[in-house]
Amino acid sequence: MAMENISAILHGINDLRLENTKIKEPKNDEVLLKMACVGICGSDVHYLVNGRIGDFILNKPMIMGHEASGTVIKLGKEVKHLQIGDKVAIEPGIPCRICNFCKKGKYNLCAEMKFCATPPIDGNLQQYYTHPADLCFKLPKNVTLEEGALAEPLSVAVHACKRAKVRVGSKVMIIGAGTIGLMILVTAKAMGADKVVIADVKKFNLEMAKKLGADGELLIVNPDSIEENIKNIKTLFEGFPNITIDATGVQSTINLALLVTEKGGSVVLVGMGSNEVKLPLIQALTKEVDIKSVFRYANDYSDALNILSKTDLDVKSMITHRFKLHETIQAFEEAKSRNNNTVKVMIYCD
Ligand code: 572
Ligand code: ZN
Repeated sequence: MAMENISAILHGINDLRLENTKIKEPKNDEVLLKMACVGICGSDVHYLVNGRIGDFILNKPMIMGHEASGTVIKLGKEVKHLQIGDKVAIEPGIPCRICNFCKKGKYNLCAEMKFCATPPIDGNLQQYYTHPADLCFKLPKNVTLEEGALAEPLSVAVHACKRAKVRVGSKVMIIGAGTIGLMILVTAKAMGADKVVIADVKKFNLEMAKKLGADGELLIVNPDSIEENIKNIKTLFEGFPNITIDATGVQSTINLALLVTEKGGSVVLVGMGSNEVKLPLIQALTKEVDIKSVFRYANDYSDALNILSKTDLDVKSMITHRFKLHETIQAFEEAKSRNNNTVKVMIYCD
C-alpha cells in the first residue's frame, strides 16, 4: 500500500490546504527524508497573503516550506556521505552547478536556482521529501532536529556576517530583531564581535535579544526620528559602530544605518522591503562606507551547524510557537498575526 504523504499546499491567496501527494523515489544522488521540523519564514507568509513576491508568482499549487530538517530513510545508489537514520539540515536551494556563478562558489546567484517554496518549485512542508544528498547536512550529535531547521535562517546570518567582515573586535549594530536580526546577533557573537547592539520597535524581541547575549538593546520609538536614534546608538557604543546590518528593508532604518556607521565602515542590507528607497548617499560616500547586499547564502550551512554545535547560545529560544503538521493552517494564522510575542513558528511533521 502506498504511504500517505500529507503536504501543505498553497493553492492561491489565503488558500492553504493539507493534501496527500506522491512520494518521490530518490534518484542516484538523492535521499528520501522523513521530514521533522519546518519553520515558517516571512516569505511563506508573503506568498500566502499576496500570492507573489516580485516576479515570483504563484501560478499553480505549490507545497510550502524551506526552513527544514529531517531523517534519511532511503539512499540513492551513489550517496556515500549519509546513512539511513542520519538526521540532517536541508539546504533548500538547488543550483544548476554548471554556470559561472556556481563554479565560482557563488551559487546563491545562479539564475537556474530551484529554491524550495519559491514558485513554481515545491517546498518541504510535508511528511516525506526527496532532496539532493549533498545539500543535506548531517547534524552534529548535540544539535537537535529543531535546531537543524533553524540552520536555514542562521545561514542567512552567517552569509551576512561574512559579507560584513565581522571579526574579533567588530562593533556591530543590527537594525531589526526578527528571526534574521537575532540570528545575526548570535553569529556576530560567535565570530568574535566585541560589541553587538540591536534595535527594534518591539520590546518582546529586544528582551529575547538580551537573553541571546546582546550587549545593548535600543527600543526604537519612532523610526523617523533619525537624529534621536543616532544619539542613542552613539551612547550605547560610546562611539559609532563600524558595521551596521539592516534586517528590516525599511527606508528610515537604512538611512539610519548609513548615517550611524563609522567612517570607513560597512553597511550590509539583508532585509528586503520596498523596491525603491531614498538614501543619504553623499553622507555615505564622504565617509567611504561600503554598502553590500545579501542574497540567501552559499557554502554557509556547515558554519551555521558549527555555531549550533560549538556555542552555548540558545538559538532555539527564538521558537515562540510550535504546531503539528495537521495544525498547519493555525500555524500560518499565528505567523500571519504579527502578534507582539511571535518570532519563529515551527511545525513538526512527525
Ligand atoms: O530563507 C531564504 C529566504 N529568502 C528570501 C526571503 C525569505 N527567505 N528572499 C527574499 C525574496 N527573494 S526574491 O528574489 N524571490 C522571491 C526569489 O525576491 C529571495 C530571497
Ligand atoms: Zn526564508
